[in-house]
Amino acid sequence: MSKSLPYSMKDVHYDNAKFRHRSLFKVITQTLLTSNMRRECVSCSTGKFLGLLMIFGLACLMLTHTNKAHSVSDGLAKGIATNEEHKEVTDIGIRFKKLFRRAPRLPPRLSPDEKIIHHNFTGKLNEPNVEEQWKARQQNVKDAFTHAWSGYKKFAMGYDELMPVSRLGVDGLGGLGATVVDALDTAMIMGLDDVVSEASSWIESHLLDRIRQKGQVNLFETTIRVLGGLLSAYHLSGGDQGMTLAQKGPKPTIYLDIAKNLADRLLSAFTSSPTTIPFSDVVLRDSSAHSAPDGLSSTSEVSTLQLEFNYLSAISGDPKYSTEGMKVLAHLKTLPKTEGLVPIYISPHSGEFSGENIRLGSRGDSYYEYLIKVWLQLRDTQDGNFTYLHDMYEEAMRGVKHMLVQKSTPSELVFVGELPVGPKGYLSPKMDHLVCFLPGTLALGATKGLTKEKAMKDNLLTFEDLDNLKLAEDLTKTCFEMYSVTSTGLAPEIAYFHTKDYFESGLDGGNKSSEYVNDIIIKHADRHNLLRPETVESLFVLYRITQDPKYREWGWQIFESFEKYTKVESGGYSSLDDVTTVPPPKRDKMETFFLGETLKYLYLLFGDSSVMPLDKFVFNTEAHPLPIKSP
Ligand code: DMJ
Repeated sequence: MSKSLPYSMKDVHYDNAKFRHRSLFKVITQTLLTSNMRRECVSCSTGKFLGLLMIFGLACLMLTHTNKAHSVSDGLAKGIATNEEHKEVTDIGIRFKKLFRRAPRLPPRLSPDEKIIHHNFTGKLNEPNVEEQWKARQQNVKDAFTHAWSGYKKFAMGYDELMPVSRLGVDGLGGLGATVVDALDTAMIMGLDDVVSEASSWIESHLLDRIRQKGQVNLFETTIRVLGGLLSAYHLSGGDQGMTLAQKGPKPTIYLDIAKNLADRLLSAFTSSPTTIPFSDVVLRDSSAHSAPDGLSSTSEVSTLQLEFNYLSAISGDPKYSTEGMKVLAHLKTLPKTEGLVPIYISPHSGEFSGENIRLGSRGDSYYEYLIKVWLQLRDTQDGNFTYLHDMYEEAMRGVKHMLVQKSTPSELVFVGELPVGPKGYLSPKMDHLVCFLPGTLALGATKGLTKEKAMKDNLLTFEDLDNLKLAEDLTKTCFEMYSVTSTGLAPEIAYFHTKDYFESGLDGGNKSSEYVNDIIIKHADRHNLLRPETVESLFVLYRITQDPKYREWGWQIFESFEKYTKVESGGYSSLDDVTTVPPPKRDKMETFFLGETLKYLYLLFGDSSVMPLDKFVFNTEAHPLPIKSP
C-alpha cells in the first residue's frame, strides 16, 4: 500500500489557492528556473542584454513618477490582498514587485442580477436583497421540479422511471412506480399541491395492487425509495401529529397501511435468511426472498434499512420491523474490521464479510452514513443502548482519515481513495461521486445537526468533531471541483486523482481554466452523470452547519449546469454519457433520485434554514426526512 496521509488539523490549513498571488521572489526564481528562460539567457548577446537593461531602467523611472491613483486591477486585487498591501506604496522595490504580480484569478463573470451575492462569500446573509435572490433561485429549482414531473407524468406515469428523450417509461426497479413515491415528499416540501394531488392519488389507487402483484425487487432500493417515501409522506401529511405540509392527498393512514403491507413482504428477506444478514432480493407477490446470483449481499445495502424500519415500528406500534433491522447492525458490530472499515460484500449464508475490497463508494457508502444517522434517531429513546453505533462510526472515520484520505498533486485536493485488495494492498486514488455523501455525514456527525456556531457556543465539539468538520469542508470542495473541472460543469460518475504514484495524461475534464485540471483524471468509461445528489446533499448539510454562503453559490453553479445540459424540452431531465464533451450526449434516463434527492436538496439549500432542521429530522439515504423524536 502506498503511504497514507495521516489527516489532522495541522496539514489541512491551506488557503483558497484560487485567490493566491505569487511573491516577487517566487516569480523571479521560478522564471529563472524554467528551461526556456535558461536557454535564452545562455544564448543572449551583449546587445540584447544592454537593450534589456535600458527597458528595465525606463520601467523603474516610470514607476517612481506614476500618480498614486489605484488602477482597476489594484481595486480588484484589494478585496483579497493582505493588510500590508493597503499601505501607501512609496518604495520602488514594491512597485517593481507589483509590476510582476500575476493578476489574481477572479470568480466567473456574473450576470448583473447575480453580482450582489457572488462577489461576497463572507457577506452577511441577513441583507434583505440577498435573501430575495435566494428565494428567486429556489423558485428556479421548484420550476425544474415541475418540469421534471411534467415529463414523467406525460410519458411515464406509473412506471419506475422516465426515458425523457424517447418519451417512454421504463420499470428498472420492479414496477412500483418508484418516481411517484420518491418525488411525493419533495412536492410536499415545495408546496406543489397539484403534484401532491396527482402523485398521492396514483399511490392511493394503484400502489397496493402493484405491491401484491409484482415480482422481484431489491430489498435496499425498495426500502430507501418506496418505503422511505411513504413514511416521509405519512409524517409530512400530518401522521402522528406530524407536519401538515400537504393540503391535498389522502389521509396519512393510507400511506402507513401501504408501508406496512410493503414492509411485511420485505421482511421475508430477513426471515428466510439463515443468519441475521438479509437476502438482497424479495419476490413481492409471494413474500419469498433469495440471495443475489453470487450469493452475496452488499454491506451498504444490509445496513441501510434501519432508519426506515425503526420509524415504521414507532408509528405502527409493531416492533418486528425494528427488531429485524437492528439485529443486522448488532451483528455487524461483532465482525472483525480494519480500523472500523469494512469490506463491501457480506454473505447472508455465513454472516461473514466476503473479500477484502474496502471503499466508501458503491456498496460501501451508506453503511457509514447509517451508523451515525441511526444513532441520532435512537439516542434519546428508552429502548436500549445504541452508543455502539456512535463508537463504530467514530472508529470508522478515524480509519478513513488514516487509511483512505490523501491529497492530490499538484494542487492538494483532499480525496478519499479505495483499498481494492484490502488493507495490506495499494491505495487506489479512485473516488466515486457516491463518496460525496461523506462530507455531509461528517458534518452532521460532528455537530449532531446543530450549527457549528451553536455547538461551539455550547461547548459541544470535541477535537475529533472539529477535525471531522474540517475534513468535511475539504472534501466538499473536492466534490465541487469534480464538477467545475469538466467542460459541462457536471461531475463524472468516477474521478481519479493525480498523486506522486499515479498519473495518466490526456484524461482531464476539459475545463482548462480550472485550477485542478491536472489534479483530476477522468477515464473514458467513467464520464457519465446520472443526475446524482451526493454533492448537493453535502452542500446543503455544510451550508446548514457552517452557514458559509459559498456552499449555496456552489450549489447554484451546479444547478445551472443541470439546467443547461440535462433539461429535455418536452419534459424531464436526462442523465448524460460524457460530461467532458459539449454538448454532452444524453443517456435518456431520469433517475428517481433526481426528484427525490437532487432537487430537494437544492431547494432546501437555497431556502430558509428553519425548514426541516437537521437536529429534528434525519434524512434517509434517499433524502426522505423522518422526524427524530419518534412517538
Ligand atoms: C440513491 O439511491 C441513494 O442516495 C443511495 O444511497 C446511493 N445512490 C443513489 C443516489 O446516487
